[in-house]
Amino acid sequence: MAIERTLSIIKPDATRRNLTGKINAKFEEAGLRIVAQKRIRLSLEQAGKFYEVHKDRPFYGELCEFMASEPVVVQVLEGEGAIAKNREVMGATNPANAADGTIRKEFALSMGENSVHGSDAPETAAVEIAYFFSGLELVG
Ligand code: YYY
Ligand code: MG
Repeated sequence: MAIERTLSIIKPDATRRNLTGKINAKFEEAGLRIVAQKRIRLSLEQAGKFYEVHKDRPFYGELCEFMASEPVVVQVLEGEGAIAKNREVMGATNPANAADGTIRKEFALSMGENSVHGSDAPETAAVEIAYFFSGLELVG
């Protein structure tokens, strides 16, 4: 399988509870390398643009407010099949359905406050990485 890069976000519910290290350990144990990482505070507008694909969904407003409520850690993960591997380590969107050992099973508080974001396809990964990082910031 090809080496891929994917965009990961450690969400406000997790940064607030000091879970960044524990979540990063899960990524690294799964063979994902953190090739870029920064802690930032998203404005409501920036969160809205990031999640624009969901703009007509009923949870959009709440999702954007949550993402802008406290700092997040945005990161680029690299590895073989990184996009699917990251989704596997994250677990299902709704933590009630997430498999044992996944980040969302262990740490998520609810469907909305579910601790992590991960890109879902090569095209979205490329767009999402470029949204937060310049090429100079990606240190393979
Ligand atoms: O990619 P993933 O984060 O697993 O789920 P998406 O379907 O892309 O939804 C993005 C985000 O929106 C999800 O992580 C939580 C929130 N959300 C929600 O609050 N309620 C839903 N019914 C669906 C999604
Ligand atoms: Mg998604």
